[in-house]
Amino acid sequence: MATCSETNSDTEDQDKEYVGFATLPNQVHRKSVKKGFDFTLMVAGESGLGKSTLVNSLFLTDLYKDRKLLNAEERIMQTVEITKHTVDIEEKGVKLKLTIVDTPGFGDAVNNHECWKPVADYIDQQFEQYFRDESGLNRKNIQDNRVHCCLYFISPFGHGLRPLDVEFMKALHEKVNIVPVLAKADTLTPTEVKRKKIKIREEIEQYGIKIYQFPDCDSDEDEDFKKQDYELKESIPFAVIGSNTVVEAKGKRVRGRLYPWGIVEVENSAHCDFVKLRNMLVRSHMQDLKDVTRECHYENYRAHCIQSMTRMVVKERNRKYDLSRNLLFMFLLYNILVFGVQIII
Ligand SMILES: Nc1nc2c(ncn2[C@@H]2O[C@H](COP(=O)(O)OP(=O)(O)OP(=O)(O)O)[C@@H](O)[C@H]2O)c(=O)[nH]1
Ligand SMILES: [Mg+2]
Repeated sequence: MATCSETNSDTEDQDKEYVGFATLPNQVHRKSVKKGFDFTLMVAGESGLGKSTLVNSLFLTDLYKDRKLLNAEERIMQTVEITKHTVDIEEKGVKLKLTIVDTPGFGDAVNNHECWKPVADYIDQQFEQYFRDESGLNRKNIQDNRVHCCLYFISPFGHGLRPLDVEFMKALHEKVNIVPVLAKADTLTPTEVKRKKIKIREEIEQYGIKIYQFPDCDSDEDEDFKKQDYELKESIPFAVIGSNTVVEAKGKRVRGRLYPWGIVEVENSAHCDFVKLRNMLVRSHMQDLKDVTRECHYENYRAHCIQSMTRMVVKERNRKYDLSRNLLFMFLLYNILVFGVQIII
């Protein structure tokens, strides 16, 4: 009994000392969980590099399960138009509305002039829709379809970036967070992967391509965190392997690719950076990717829109002003002519 009253008075004492705003993070957490999260990921790059295959396995959901095709391995066909798949995933009570935007690969056509245009237009359309919704009446329930991240696939067969890669990424880098990936890494030896990564990073710098920058690590972070952060930055472009088939490796069923000489496991970090990429997208940087989209890319679009709208208003006002000035001038001229002639007469 005595203990109980002691405890009560302890809590009362504590209550006197605290106003209670320490619970704010919990309140925010509860509200966010209730509302759910959304994230839109896009894939782009040359045709046949495994874009559709990779996104299908990235979130452990079969995005293409509704397609009626016989062979599971061949289920994903060439992407011929921009397609959007939305899946609702739930993990430990937290809901995520994931949207994947799959784009047709370029490079197949004879003329690849401005092949990035449909993708850039798609991103702009989503910004435009958001801008309209934001300026409309029902601002509370806006559906956010802005693209938060674009995985850009780079061929493992070239010597670094191709001119089209440079053109494509430069056309998009002011609109979306670009995360470059080195496709079909199973076709390269570990030394080749290492060399290609360095070359691609150098070329990205050399051509002034602004890819997504991981936020800097705070100086007070622990050493483990700093090491992880360094490793993540060194992994760019993430070497990835995609597969739609489950194979048996060391008695376990894993997603992988079966070759006459062995098995490549998609989720084995010794084989590729698939897990690192997924962790970056889901566990560590999803919110930052969304923040950068909102604060930087969308803000640029918005500022641009407002600027051109203001320019149009000023132009229209000047046109009206010029018109009324001309009318006034003509009116005065008419009066001078008519009355001037009358006075002379
Ligand atoms: N070796 C290897 N083959 C892969 C990998 N990922 C996908 N493939 C194969 O490459 C082929 C093309 O894969 P898709 O996923 O359709 O490629 P895509 O980039 O979506 O192609 P488009 O839709 O034309 O742009 C398929 O036969 C896949 O099985 C990989 O990591 N390694
Ligand atoms: Mg495809």
